[in-house]
Amino acid sequence: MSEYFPDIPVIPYAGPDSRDPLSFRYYDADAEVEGRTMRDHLRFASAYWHTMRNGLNDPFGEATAIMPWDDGSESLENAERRIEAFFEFLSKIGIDYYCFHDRDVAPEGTTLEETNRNLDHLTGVLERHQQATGKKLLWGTACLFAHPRYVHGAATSCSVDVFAHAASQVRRAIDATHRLGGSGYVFWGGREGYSTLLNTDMPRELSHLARFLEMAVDYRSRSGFTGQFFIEPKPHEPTSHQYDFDAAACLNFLREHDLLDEFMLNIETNHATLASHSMEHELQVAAAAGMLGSIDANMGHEHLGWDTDHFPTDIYLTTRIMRIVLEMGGLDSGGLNFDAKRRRGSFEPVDLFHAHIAGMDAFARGLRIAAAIRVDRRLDDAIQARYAQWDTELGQRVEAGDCTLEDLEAHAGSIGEPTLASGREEMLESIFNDHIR
Ligand code: XUL
Ligand code: CO
Repeated sequence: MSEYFPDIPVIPYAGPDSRDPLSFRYYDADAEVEGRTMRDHLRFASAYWHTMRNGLNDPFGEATAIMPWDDGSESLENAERRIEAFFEFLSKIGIDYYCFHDRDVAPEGTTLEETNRNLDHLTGVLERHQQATGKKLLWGTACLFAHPRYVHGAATSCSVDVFAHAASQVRRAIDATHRLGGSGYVFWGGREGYSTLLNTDMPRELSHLARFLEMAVDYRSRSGFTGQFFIEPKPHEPTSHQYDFDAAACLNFLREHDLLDEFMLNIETNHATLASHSMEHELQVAAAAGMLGSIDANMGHEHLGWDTDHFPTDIYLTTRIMRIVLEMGGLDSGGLNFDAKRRRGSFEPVDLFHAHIAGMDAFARGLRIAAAIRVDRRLDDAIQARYAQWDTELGQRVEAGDCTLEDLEAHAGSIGEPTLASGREEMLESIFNDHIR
């Protein structure tokens, strides 16, 4: 195998005092936290689309990334070389999983048949590299947003012919994911929404989306693929409104169409913030419904209003995420997929390593800090104490649905004005800060 990153070693764990930027200071894969290795808690994945296919162009300028393994062509040889470079990257960075869109790895042909042949061929190449390196597929997905045929959407297109193309693409992408032993399959409806309601029959489009997902569920059971289906919410961009707006909207849609048992959610930080939610909020909504399946790990920028997909380097953010993940007992078949890209100025191949190291170390710290917060218990105890009144006989009766408005009026009349305690927000923030080290 040629070396595509010849000057870069397998990245070692060197401890917090290390000043070698090509070392982990906090991510120690086999170290245990709460009785489990960091590797198992974090289940890191690298996103093929950003790591291998993102030239770092932006709306104002062309690609800057130096990718010596990529001749820029749509040939199968070039596609194979990229895969080879990617698996060398995964081995050197020590990431066990990856995620991909069908079109990231395989070019479209001039006919559907040729396109499918390309995907089959390159799935075989991925399979061989997985076997040789022990790397695994976290999830696969279909790119239903880049090709011009999807300009008006895919499953929610005004054209049933486009809907058919999308259906065929999903079928083949599920097959590829199945063949590669993927743990899951993601539906991110990049163009499933609208640009303007002036040309949109929203109820009709939503019913088409439901039919589309039902057919995918039906195909999954007939194909023998047992992986988890995920929906990834995002409020807009590139659409002005995306139907899978946020976790709550997705849950409502799944419930309405009796699909709750077939899907879980894949929550992404920068999508949460685009929806004017915190990541913590979105994770709580999903987790409370028992529907938090996987995480796209990135972050936005406070001055920029779009999906900038920064690598997640904010320790507060990673701590908040890992607190919720620990609370729910782990990610199970999901993972932390770095749906993140380097900045346009970080164009050297080595920057792929720096970026992933920064994200991995930030999550390793977040994991340790979250575990320490859980041992400390002051934050959990504060919440428990805040709701203590609900543990009284009256509170229990209300919670059990065993009370009427008249009962409560009688109670309110007998006690006068309630006494309330402070929410102690700043004190709690300070306790949280005690652990950030
Ligand atoms: C786009 C995005 C996608 C999905 C997979 O914002 O997050 O890359 O994660 O289609
Ligand atoms: Co994503």
